[in-house]
Amino acid sequence: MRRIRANAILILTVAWILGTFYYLWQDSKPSSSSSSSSSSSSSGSQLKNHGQKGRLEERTLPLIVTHAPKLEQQSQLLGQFDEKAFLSSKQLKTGEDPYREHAFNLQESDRLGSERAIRDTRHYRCASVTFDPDLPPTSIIITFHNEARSTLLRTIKSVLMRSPPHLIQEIILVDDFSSNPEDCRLLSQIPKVRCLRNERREGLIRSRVRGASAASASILTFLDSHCEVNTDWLQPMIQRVKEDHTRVVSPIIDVISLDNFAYLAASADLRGGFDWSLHFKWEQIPIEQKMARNDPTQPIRTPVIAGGIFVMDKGWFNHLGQYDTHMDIWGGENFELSFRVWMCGGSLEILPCSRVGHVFRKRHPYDFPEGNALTYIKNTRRAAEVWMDEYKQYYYAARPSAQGKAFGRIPEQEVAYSLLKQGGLCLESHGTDSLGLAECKTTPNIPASQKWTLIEPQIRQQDLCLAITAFTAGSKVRLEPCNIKESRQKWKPRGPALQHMISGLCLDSQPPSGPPLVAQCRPQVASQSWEPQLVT
Ligand code: LR7
Ligand code: MN
Repeated sequence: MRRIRANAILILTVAWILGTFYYLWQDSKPSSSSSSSSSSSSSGSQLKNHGQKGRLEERTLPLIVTHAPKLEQQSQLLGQFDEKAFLSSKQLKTGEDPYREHAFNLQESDRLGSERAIRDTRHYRCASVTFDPDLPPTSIIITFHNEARSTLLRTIKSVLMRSPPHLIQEIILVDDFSSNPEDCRLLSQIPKVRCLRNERREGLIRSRVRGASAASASILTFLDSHCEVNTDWLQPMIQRVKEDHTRVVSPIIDVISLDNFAYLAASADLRGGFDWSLHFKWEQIPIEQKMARNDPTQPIRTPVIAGGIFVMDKGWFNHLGQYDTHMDIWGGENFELSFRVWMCGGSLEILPCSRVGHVFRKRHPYDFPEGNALTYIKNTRRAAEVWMDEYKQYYYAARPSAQGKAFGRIPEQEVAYSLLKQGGLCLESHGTDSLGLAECKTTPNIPASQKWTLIEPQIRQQDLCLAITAFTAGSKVRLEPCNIKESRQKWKPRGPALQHMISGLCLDSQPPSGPPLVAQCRPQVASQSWEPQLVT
């Protein structure tokens, strides 16, 4: 009798273990034999592809699955919204290429349903992190242009299913002039979901600004229209922003396969980066920082964010001037926002205890009215022109095709000009090779040839810089294109004199006839005394 009972228990245990494994395997296996070959044929792929290779986590994941809510909860979540009718009215026809319209496998997305369970991909220690009980609510902003209904609905439902309800003030959908206005209208039947529809195609940047302006919560959360948020994704981000409103935080962005929609954990050792052509890429956290990380739940500082999925304070977003609304369609706004944050004293971080899945694609499924390459150049050129000062030359060196391309108007930068006075005379340029002293002109008749900008260590006239021609006393000075690394262009004030940094020589007007050169510094000598006088 004892023997039979023991056997029965053993059989049950084995069956239970096998069942669990089968369930998990079902969750992650590729469930169709479709190939991805049709998904990667586009002019835009080289701009678009952020290179997902190497981003996926290698460690084995904890076998925890985030379950869908029970049926009663679901109907409460969706209110009057008729999910079945919404999804079934637009389905793939037999024989149609499932990648054509969205650059991901639509057939798989449609097959999945709107509330599948996904793995909790966080480090196990994240589960025991605690948050303030009084976190403020957020407005979720999702802009979309011709998104697939199944991915858009899954994004919305994952937010409603996996966020504490009191933290979701509203979900604002900004329909960027999609072909079918019904997508947005029908979704607004879901409780908390609002729909704003653009009257013409604006692109994601102006659409997000519109969404942010309409938001009623003090914290903004941006999401792409093909995401799935994971367990407790929101609390860590709101917590960090609540503690310091100048933080801009993003989750680790997990990968949803564009072929079979498997949800795959991304590496937790990466941060945002870019090259001089302003192309976004993921980079390894520097090794010293990685070694010093003994708490895997701590934030990771990042120079830039990927752009689509982040949380920030609404007041801070407005204080920074929101986005550059002259950027079109897609691209560049993530650098521009990141630069604003840094330069205005804020910070950017990735929170490893927050995970959001995103369908990474290899091409843009939508059109760019002015072409994809020109649009990317316009947007990144604006970011470079407005924020990168003399470093913009590296951008142009890395992307020579950007030179001369249209980028619209940018706000006139506030530059302080000075005259460089010596007695009643002023330092003046005549072309690049020749400099001299001439009678000082007065406002409003000051010519560009007498206006200098003194931004240490450079003495500039527009994009030209004052440079010595050799490192020896008696060498002539001239103007040449500014280059921040060029030591011949580096000066510093020394009393009333202007001293070349490396040679230690001083700018001397060589009276009575010039031309100016560099000479041994002699305190108080009139020919080495330059008095900057600000002009407007
Ligand atoms: O004209 C448009 N109007 C829109 O509303 C074009 C796009 N969109 C919407 C679109 O439906 C989607 O919801 O804007 C969102 C982003 O467009 P995607 O998904 O085609 O772009 P992406 O995922 O390649 O874009 C990444 O870089 C963009 C640069 O402008 C944006 O910052 C995206 O938000 C950003 N996505 C992410 O950061 C997710 C992680 C990807 C990475 C790295
Ligand atoms: Mn996207």
